[in-house]
Amino acid sequence: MIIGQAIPNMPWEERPAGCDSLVWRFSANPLIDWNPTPSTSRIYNSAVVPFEGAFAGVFRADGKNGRANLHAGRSSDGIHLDIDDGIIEWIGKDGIAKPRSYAYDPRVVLIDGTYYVTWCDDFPGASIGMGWTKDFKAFHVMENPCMPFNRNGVLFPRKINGKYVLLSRPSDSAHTPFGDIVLSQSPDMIHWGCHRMVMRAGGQGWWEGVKIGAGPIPIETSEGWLLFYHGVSGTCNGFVYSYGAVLLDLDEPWKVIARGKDYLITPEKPYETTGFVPNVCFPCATLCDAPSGRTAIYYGAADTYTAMAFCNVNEVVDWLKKTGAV
Ligand code: BMA
Repeated sequence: MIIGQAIPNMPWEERPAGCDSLVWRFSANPLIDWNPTPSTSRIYNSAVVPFEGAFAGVFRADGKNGRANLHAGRSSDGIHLDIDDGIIEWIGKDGIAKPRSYAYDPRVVLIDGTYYVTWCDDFPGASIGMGWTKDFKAFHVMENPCMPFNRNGVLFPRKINGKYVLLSRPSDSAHTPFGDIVLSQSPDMIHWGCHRMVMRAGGQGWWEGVKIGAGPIPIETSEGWLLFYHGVSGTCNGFVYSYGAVLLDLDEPWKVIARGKDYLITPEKPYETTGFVPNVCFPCATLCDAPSGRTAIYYGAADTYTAMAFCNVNEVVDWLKKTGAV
């Protein structure tokens, strides 16, 4: 059973006839093509959430100067995305904060009436950035929760045992050739500690042999936290990014209950295999309707496009419990 809100107006398409995959792609992918706004060339690896009866989000956009930054956006249906051409200006303690030299791969989560944003920030050097908004207009920056180098910061949607919980992926300053998912806890969203190893690259298959990183915000179910995550394989032509799923313990989310042996989505379609960086499927957000389990997964494709896939979380949880490993 899913613990969460109903999203009756979320984007949805039934599994196509003859398809036996747990996750299937939206027939109208990709949602966003090259050069989506005047100053940007590619928008991908982005986060959409329900907002005021429609949808809002924080989007990773690579500008025409080649640098990544974050832009706010809105959508009436979760499919047609209206994204600001301007970069988010973060409000700090003393007014507008220094612009980030880069910012990418945002995640957004609603906790107690506030939307928290995490992203890969320049510390200098890649680390986790954190901030909040209530209206997707005024964005407030917070302290960096992690030291460099770190990426893929993902918050759980509620406190667990009285503490906020953050997943991250300690890394290096470049295109890291290693990476495991770790967890940190905080009483106040400022001081982070009680770090735990959640799971290491490798798993049961080569698709996640090089590194792994948390994807969208974990989904709470009666069976555990369902986390979609990306796994990276090393080939003679470079990295290949796929994604899979794992079920984590509800009270001690650093404990793996069942980890999927196979990927759920790997680059197959032209918009996934061809683009600025070929062979990347990188999920950053889901819309999950409780109690039906209908879920839309937003993922970046080939570091160029925003794409969407669908699944039923109840089926993914059943699959993990039947076939997953610890
Ligand atoms: C990672 C991040 C992602 C990107 C991926 C593939 O290191 O930079 O934003 O999608 O590489 O290039």
